[in-house]
Amino acid sequence: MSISLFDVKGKNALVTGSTHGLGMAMARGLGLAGATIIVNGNSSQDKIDKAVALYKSEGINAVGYKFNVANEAEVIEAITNIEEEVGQIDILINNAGIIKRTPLLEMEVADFKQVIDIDLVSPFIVSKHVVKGMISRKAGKVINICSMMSELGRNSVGAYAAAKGGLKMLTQNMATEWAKHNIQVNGIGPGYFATSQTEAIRVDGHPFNDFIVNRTPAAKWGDPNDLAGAAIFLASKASDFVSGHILYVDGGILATIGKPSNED
Ligand code: GCO
Repeated sequence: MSISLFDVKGKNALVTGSTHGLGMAMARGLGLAGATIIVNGNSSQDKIDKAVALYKSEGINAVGYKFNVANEAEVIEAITNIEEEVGQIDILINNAGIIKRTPLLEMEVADFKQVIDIDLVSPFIVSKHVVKGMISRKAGKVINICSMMSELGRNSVGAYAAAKGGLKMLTQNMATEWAKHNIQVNGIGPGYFATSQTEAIRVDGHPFNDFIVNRTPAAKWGDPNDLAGAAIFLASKASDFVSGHILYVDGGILATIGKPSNED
């Protein structure tokens, strides 16, 4: 029987921060393609239960686990439970993250450290413990959710850019160290998407909203479902010889210096 290059049927995918937003969109894409989705969140069990019900309402096999990706003890316990109750983790998407929009000179050190902790240290913690099983099976896919800020700076998101720039390099280092175990580690770099994270800067008339539509060659905010294809590609056999790569899904932002607002 020929296996489709993009087949993820029967695979178990842990997607951190998958109760909403881009994490849910990527998990939904994998789920509709036949993967079992291990839903993660840290806000409330109720939010996780509601998300699992939403996945199941679309025929997706889903199960939820509440744990804080920044707390190594919680991560170890959760992964142990997942591997006992669900089975092996074939695909890991490190998506959970936060952003704090504060100019560097006004940012408290504690806030800076919290962003680094959740957006950069947590993917290291979760990957370190999930990859042990992948190494034993000599197969696995790790996908780190990077950002435009893995490549570009922007006023008021310095901590986030430092974390996402670091996550790009951590992705390349994971790829380097784990290739011998047949584990491919890549990143997805979303452009500007219509999610709760960008709600505050996306309202009609907000200067940033107009700026992004003008700065994006596709001239629009991304639809989270636009990320499903990238997730399926990097989670499937189709990417078995791709590693350390950040796949930007950005409507062309990184391809251009931009254009004057009065130009089509
Ligand atoms: C911001 C946005 C971005 C996007 C995304 C871009 O404040 O600039 O929130 O950070 O969320 O990360 O790739």
